[in-house]
Amino acid sequence: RWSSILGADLQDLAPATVFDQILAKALPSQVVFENDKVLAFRDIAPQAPVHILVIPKRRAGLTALRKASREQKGVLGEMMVAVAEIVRQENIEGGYRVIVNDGEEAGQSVHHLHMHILAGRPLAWPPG
Ligand code: DGP
Repeated sequence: RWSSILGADLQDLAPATVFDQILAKALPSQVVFENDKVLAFRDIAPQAPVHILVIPKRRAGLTALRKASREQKGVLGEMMVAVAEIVRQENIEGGYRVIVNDGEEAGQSVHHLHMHILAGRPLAWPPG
């Protein structure tokens, strides 16, 4: 079964995503940060010179940010702290942006919560 192959979360009945394959190392990715709660890797289609995705290792129903519950504030906090650690580690200077796309109109394509870190070029505001 996918779940045992991928170590997927049995509490989470939503379909597996490409991020499960990345987490299982079944699909290669350029990992930039990892701890027991969070994985961060370079986006396959970078929209800026630096484009990193930060994901919870255990999706636990977090197909999108709108699914978050107060019980999940620990992992949500871990993701934010990971952003700060990555920004220091990667020596990102001159500014960066953190984005969560939630829903079709926002351009979400992978249904596993993720934060984008974009940097390395001027970032227009408001975003498109
Ligand atoms: P979003 O559109 O917000 O759901 O962002 C999903 C991102 O995931 C998108 O920027 C492209 C990235 N992505 C999709 N498939 C892969 C993959 O196989 N490897 C990597 N590194 N990134 C991927």
